[in-house]
Amino acid sequence: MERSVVLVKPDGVQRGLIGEVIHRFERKGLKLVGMKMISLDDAILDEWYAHHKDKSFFPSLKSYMKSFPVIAMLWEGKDSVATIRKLIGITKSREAEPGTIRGDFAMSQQYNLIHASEDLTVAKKEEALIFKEDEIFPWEKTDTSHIYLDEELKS
Ligand code: FUP
Repeated sequence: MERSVVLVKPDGVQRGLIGEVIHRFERKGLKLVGMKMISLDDAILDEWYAHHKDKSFFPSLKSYMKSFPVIAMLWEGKDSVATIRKLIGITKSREAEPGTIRGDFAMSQQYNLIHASEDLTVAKKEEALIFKEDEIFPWEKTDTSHIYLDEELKS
């Protein structure tokens, strides 16, 4: 099963949307296997957003991400990385589809509430940056057989 890293960003925490995010992912059938509140520092953010380091918005993005703590979560599920990207919506929130988290709750490109790993390689890198091994919990979700077909769990 894939694992995807999700951050409820400083604006999401300030706006009281932590519960909304968790509620949506739980209802979807995803499994929460790690969660904590953390303050992001320069070292993590330079790695996290390395692909944006030469962009004009990088200093502003970094100072926003450091402005308040974030909630970091690790969600597990079949094809969870792509599935969660669909649930959060596109970066520019004003144009995000209704029904997505950004589409329903945000108006900004930078203050877009939530981060989710872009692909599986990035997900593994982000998981290692945020979570220690003993902060990840491989618990058994007893309704799994009602969420997936047996064949889906094997492939
Ligand atoms: P996403 O994967 O949807 O979070 O978006 P990106 O990786 O492209 O961008 C990371 C963050 O940089 C976004 F969440 C918001 C910020 N950003 C800006 O502030 N301005 C831009 O023009 C593009 C991204």
